[in-house]
Amino acid sequence: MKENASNENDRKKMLLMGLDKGGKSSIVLCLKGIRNIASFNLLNPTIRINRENFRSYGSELNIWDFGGQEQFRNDYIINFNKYVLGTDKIIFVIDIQDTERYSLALNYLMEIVKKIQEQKINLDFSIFCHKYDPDIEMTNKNFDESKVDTFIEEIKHKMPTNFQYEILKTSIYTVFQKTNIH
Ligand SMILES: Nc1nc2c(ncn2[C@@H]2O[C@H](COP(=O)(O)OP(=O)(O)OP(=O)(O)O)[C@@H](O)[C@H]2O)c(=O)[nH]1
Ligand SMILES: [Mg+2]
Repeated sequence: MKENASNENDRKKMLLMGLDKGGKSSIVLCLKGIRNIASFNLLNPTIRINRENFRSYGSELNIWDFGGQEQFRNDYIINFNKYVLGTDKIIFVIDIQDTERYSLALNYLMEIVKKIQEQKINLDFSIFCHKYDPDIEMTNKNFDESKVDTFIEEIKHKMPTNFQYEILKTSIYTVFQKTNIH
C-alpha cells in the first residue's frame, strides 16, 4: 500500500473501474463475503458511483464502484482528480470473455493510467482479467485462450514502463463448498 495512505481508522479507499457488465459489483459482493451465487443474479447495472464501507480480509474498506456505462465514463475522466483523492488502490476490471470490446477496455484503461501519471499519484494498481472461470471452455464454446494471452501481451506492451501494476486472472465462480456439521 502507498506510504501516505492516511484515511480515517486506517480505512483503505479502493476504486473499481472498467466497462459496464465487467463484473465490478459482483467482485464487491465477493469481497463482502457473499457466497450465494443467486445473490449475484439480483445485481443491476450500477448508476454512477456506488460507495460502500465494510470489513474484508482484515481491512476496513471504502469501496467506490464506478458504473461502467458509456454515459458515465466521460465524467470519471474529466473529474478523475477529484474522485481519486485519498485512494489507496485502483482495480481495473476487464471481462476477458467480451473479446469484441477488448480495445475499448484497453483505451479506457490507458486513459486512467494517463491521468494517474499526469498527477503523479501514488497508489496500488491492479488489472483483473475477469470472468476467467474455472473450466471456462465448457461454458463458453467460443473461448480461445490464445486470444486472451495475446490481449494480455498487448496490455503489457501499452502500459508505461515506469508504471507499477499487477495483472491477475479472476472469477467469481468457485467450486462447491462443504462444511462439517458435527
Ligand atoms: N462468467 C462470469 N460472469 C461473471 C463474473 N463476474 C460477474 N459476472 C456476471 O457479469 C454480469 C455483470 O456483472 P456486474 O457485477 O453487474 O458488472 P459491473 O461491472 O458492475 O457492471 P456496471 O455496473 O454496468 O458497470 C452479471 O451477469 C454477473 O453475474 C465471473 O467471474 N464470471
Ligand atoms: Mg456494477
